[in-house]
Amino acid sequence: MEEKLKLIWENFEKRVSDIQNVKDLNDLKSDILGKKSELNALLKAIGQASKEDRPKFGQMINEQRQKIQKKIADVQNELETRALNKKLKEETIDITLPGHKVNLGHSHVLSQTLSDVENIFISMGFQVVNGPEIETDYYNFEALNIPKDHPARDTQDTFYINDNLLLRTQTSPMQIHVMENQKPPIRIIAPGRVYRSDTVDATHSPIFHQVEGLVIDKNITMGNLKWTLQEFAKKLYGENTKIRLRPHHFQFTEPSCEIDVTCFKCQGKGCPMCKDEGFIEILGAGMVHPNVLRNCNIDPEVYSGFAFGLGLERLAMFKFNIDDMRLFYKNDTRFLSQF
Ligand code: 2NL
Repeated sequence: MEEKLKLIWENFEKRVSDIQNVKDLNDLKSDILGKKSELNALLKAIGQASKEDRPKFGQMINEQRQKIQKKIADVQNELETRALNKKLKEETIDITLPGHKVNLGHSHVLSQTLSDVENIFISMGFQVVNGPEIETDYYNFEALNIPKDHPARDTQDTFYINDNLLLRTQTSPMQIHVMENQKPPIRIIAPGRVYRSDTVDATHSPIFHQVEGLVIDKNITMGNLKWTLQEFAKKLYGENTKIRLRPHHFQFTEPSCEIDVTCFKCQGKGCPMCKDEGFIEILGAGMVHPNVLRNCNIDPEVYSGFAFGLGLERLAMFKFNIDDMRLFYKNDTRFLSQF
């Protein structure tokens, strides 16, 4: 009996030393302690031993079994510790390494500029209206006092979908829609994308953005126009900003003017930014032409109004000292992240 137990132990020890993982250990456990194990066979054979020997043999086998169980438990512990240490080592985080920065986007410099312009006019009681970029010849030209074959069309060549449909060259068509559908008083601004058949360069793009404004009521005069746009200029460029009106011509306004603001770089002294003028042109404006009012069934004998238009890109270029319009559309984050 002692001899047999000794063999079992030796065999066990030899196999224990080869164990690599939990599966090896489980296999060993069932081979050594399971139903078909030699140890179990010994236990069953006890019946054949003499009566006096039986308790002694039983005790010896049990001790052997406990010894094996303890060893197996130790090995299992060791395997688990080893696995845990390995995992800990592999999954350590080096908190001294630089992190992966998540870059948050923000609104585009043109959207920011538009938002500034909108807020200034909203604070003065204007409503913001948006409308279609595809318009009919009537809304883009005819209604604005620009008949077919009029030379004013040459400067506003655009993209035609057919003889009648085109991409709007200004947002004025939206103002015509409003005048057709609402009774005065009207106070609106119409921002949006507009199109011209222009070749791309630093100051031209076939797609750009405009903000147009329109006020229609009784007794609206050039004085209202001047005050409103003076307020706008102050809020956009600072309290010391002055405006200057120069006579101009637009088909849809009479009289018409261009509006300059004092150069915010040199405060009017003259510098490269304003080409020594002291002023920078930012707006076109005028009193709405009676023909335009009549086209919208508004009686020019009762109502009058002023209108203005500005180029958003141009405004942003002066405000942020940007010298090339193409930068707005390149989606280069090195440029965009500066604003
Ligand atoms: C410019 C000039 C201007 C208007 C736009 C307008 C609209 C209606 C009636 C009369 Cl419905 N006028 N718009 C008036 C004057 C100038 O824009 O230089 N834009 C970039």
